[in-house]
Amino acid sequence: MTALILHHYPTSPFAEKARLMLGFKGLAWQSVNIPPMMPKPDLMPLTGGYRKTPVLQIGADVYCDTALIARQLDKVQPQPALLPPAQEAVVAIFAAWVDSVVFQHAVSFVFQPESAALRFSRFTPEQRDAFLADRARLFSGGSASRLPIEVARHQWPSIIGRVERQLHAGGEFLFGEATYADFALAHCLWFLKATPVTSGLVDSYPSVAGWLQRVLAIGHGTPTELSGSEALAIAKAAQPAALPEIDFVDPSGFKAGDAVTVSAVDYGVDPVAGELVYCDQEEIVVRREEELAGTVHVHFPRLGFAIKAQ
Ligand SMILES: N[C@@H](CCC(=O)N[C@@H](CS)C(=O)NCC(=O)O)C(=O)O
Repeated sequence: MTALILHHYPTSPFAEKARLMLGFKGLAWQSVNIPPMMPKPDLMPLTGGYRKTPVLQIGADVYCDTALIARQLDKVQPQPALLPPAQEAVVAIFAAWVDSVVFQHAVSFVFQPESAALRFSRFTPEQRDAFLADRARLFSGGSASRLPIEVARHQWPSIIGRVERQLHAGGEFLFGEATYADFALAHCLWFLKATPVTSGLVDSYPSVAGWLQRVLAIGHGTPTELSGSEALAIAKAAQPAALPEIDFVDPSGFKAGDAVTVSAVDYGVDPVAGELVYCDQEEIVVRREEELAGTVHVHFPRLGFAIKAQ
């Protein structure tokens, strides 16, 4: 099996979701530490402009967005399943809701002034301003907007209370065995646990706190360090994996060979330009040529991403 390479940084919640999914599968992987804000010079040649964290690389194939990374990990190693076939819809729908709605609440709590002051305490004023300017650019042009803290506070008891009651009623994990849904919720709550200002939003709910401990105890598998330039060299030396032959007809009429751009809809909407080489119900793949990375296939989920003709 070609090595799994995760491009990420330690404080990223979505990266924590990916690390836990790798741990759940008991996988060995290579860890490339990327900058938490732009520029990301070793990552852009791989993704063609997609800037969010994390990104999974397997040779000359690059997987954007944790929703697709989960599906790819199930292909790489089917057991234990992140998306068990008999629970696929409920697990994927719950996780998609968590990744947008619950994550938005967590961001609002984490960046409220008292919590932001703690998080930025090790930043110089220049670093803090650069970070805030980067995040303003990340959110420009997309459909997502910052949830006001008053709304987050008002709604949190319903969100977390439902989970508390479900876990209290029984079950070590959300849907029986651990699934992708557990890792989606865990990364948002892990984010809240990072400072004492926000940790009570989790710890005042004992069944949730106990469940989070169980999920985080799954760990990260076995990472080894790799540099960004080594990851680029691995892509350049590899060929993208063969794509399946299927009969899928894209509902918008896009076909293999079309020159397209693909971009996230919510935030981080930077378009990735390339030749559409494959799409199915879940996935869109574009081929790109880059001097530093060679020929790369960049994979996106269909849900939450738009295809446009170039
Ligand atoms: N839908 C994406 C969301 C990823 C995301 O929002 N990641 C954050 C970090 S947790 C990010 O990209 N922040 C800006 C950056 O890292 O440059 C996924 O599931 O991977």
